[in-house]
Amino acid sequence: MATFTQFPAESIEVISNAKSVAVLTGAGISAESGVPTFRGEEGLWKNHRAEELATPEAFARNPELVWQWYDWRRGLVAKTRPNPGHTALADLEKLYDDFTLITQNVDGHHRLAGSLDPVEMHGNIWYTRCLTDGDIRENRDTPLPEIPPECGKCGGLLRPHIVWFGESLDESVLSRVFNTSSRADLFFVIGTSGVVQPAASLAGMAKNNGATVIEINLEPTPLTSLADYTILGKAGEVLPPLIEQIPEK
Ligand code: BV8
Repeated sequence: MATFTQFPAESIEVISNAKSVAVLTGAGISAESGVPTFRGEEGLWKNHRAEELATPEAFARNPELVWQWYDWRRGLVAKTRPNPGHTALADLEKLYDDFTLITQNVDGHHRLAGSLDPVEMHGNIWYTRCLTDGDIRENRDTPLPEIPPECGKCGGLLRPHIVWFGESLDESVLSRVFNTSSRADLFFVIGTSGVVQPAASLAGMAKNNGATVIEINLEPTPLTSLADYTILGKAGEVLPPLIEQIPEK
């Protein structure tokens, strides 16, 4: 486990020669856009921690409070744009035939930055799901009405189409992230504290199957010990020069 402040020469060679690339991002990739991370100081809202509100129990207990929190976050995200880190990953994708971007983030910024088919494993803050008929649809209203929004089809209560703590991920998402992580020969893990499962296991899965793991973060994380390289720095500053260094194929 070695930490660097820029990509060492041998890692550039590994990156250039990779055939199957997987990338996992967390809240840190959106931090430079101004989207609060989960576990930084700004992860608080009205003295509630995210883990308290992002649960089915919290929603069942007080849907208005949970919708107010999401409305606040939607309002914040709506004022932000993808940053050079998001754009660099969209550019990196173009260099490989087999490239999968997996994100834990729900802000939608990877798609906005040009990533073609990001796996939003925890859902998307701009989509609602009806508790009654399961209808999933995009809703970009900011602010939302005071009372929780209702289903346009059946009048049922809507929830954010997001995976909360204690909820299982969609089977098709799970198989896609497990398949791409286990077949990758290069796995980037960027801007995540590496505590939330099953996302935090993907780098280890890739490593066990022979991948080179490159971590980019402001500080070491529980994943640093398994990473081949940990680049300490802001994703939006570390990633763009990386693309420059990858020789044309
Ligand atoms: C599941 C949507 C099977 C919400 C999210 C007990 C009961 C039930 C479950 C569990 C349990 N114990 C453990 C679990 C499993 C649980 C879990 O992992 N808990 C953790 C807290 C221990 N997982 C689940 O429940 C998952 N489901 O396991 O199903 C099951 C079912 C029932 C019972 C058991 C098992 C579902 C997890 C999904 C939760 N939903 N998001 C919403 O967004 O509203 S997760 C949430 O955390 C966000 O998606 C966020 O992205 C994610 C992870 O956090 P990070 O992205 O890592 O963000 P964080 O702030 O932590 O870190 C930011 C990092 O960036 C830092 O390292 C920082 O240094 C770095 N950084 C900052 N700036 C920069 C930077 N890096 C680079 N550049 C920068 N500029």
